[in-house]
Amino acid sequence: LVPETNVLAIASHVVSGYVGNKIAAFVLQSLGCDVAALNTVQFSNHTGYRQWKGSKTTPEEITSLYEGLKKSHLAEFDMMLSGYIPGATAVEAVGHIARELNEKALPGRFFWVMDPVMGDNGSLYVAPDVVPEYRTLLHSADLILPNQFEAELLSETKITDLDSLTTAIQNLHDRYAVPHVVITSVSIPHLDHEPSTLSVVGSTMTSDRKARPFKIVFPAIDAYFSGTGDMFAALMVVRMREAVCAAPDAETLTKTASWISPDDVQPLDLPVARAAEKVLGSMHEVLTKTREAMVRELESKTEVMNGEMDDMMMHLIKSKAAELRLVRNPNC
Ligand code: ATP
Ligand code: PLP
Ligand code: PXL
Repeated sequence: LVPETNVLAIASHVVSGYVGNKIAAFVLQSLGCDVAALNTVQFSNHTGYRQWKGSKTTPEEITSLYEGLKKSHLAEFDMMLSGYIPGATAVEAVGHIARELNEKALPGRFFWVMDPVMGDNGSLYVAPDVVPEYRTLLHSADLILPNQFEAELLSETKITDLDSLTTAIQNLHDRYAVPHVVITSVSIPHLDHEPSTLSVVGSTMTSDRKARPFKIVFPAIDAYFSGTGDMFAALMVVRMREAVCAAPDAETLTKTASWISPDDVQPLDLPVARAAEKVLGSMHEVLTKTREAMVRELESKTEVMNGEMDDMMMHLIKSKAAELRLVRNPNC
């Protein structure tokens, strides 16, 4: 079990389904963390269904909920996880919370895992002014989990090959002193040995801000899933906490891992790389189970509907089938 850990999780709530805090809180709690869930939106379901009801939490409400925690002496956190935050002012409010928690904690003890959710595959799903707001907050983050597109936006570097990928990571270390970067899904021709694989690429910087990049190749599963970025992020929180607490000098590890000499470490020995390997193992198990259930569900639904299905109905059925099956497979 992970050492005692109090996590502030700031992400979306969906009434039905498993994205955002719905999946993150389940992952964190089932692995032994206490979770305070601050929801940035409350939607009936995730937006990939193409229709939903509900509302966004205003920046004032986010700040007020945090003030409420402080008043009740409930704002002592070891870690913070942030995910989908739909507007720039709300992102700014979350940044204030992180800075304050960092200042209150013993030096180097508070750890912010930021998933800078902005878009994927070249298109944004947040307001454009969220992008510069995230850039201003990068200085306060300890580990960031962008996808390839988000890494491009933050580093202002187009990623087309391994060279531009490492340049993007180096830029993030250089400009913002982000200690740990993990790009959650990289697909570059020839980086993956075969088309049926994906890669995670990351780095922990040295004390002089040099990147120490690592790469982990894993099998791509032939299906589309929702909530995977959020589940990945929650698992990284737990595995980083374990690494930080197991380290001889947790204080330095959380900030720059400078206790590791660049000369005597293979990148895969970096705690963040070992954490990512473990996380990918769990992801693979859950996604394999999810795909099996998805195939069964789609078969039975198409049989029942007997061909009487318009495109929207088909899309809704597929979206539901793509929800993660973690609750039925909690030991992944
Ligand atoms: P975010 O948008 O939250 O920053 P992201 O877009 O990178 O995250 P995903 O592409 O969902 O998130 O990937 C997160 C992780 O989910 C991957 O590292 C991988 O472990 C897993 N994953 C997602 N889809 C697949 C797939 N088809 N096959 C195998 N693994 C997958
Ligand atoms: N679309 C919207 C509106 C989102 O908020 C998110 C993530 O928060 C995604 C898509 C991406 O989902 P994933 O994390 O599974 O990549
Ligand atoms: O990260 C997935 C996610 C989280 N929150 C909301 C979403 C989605 C994906 O569509 O719509 C509200």
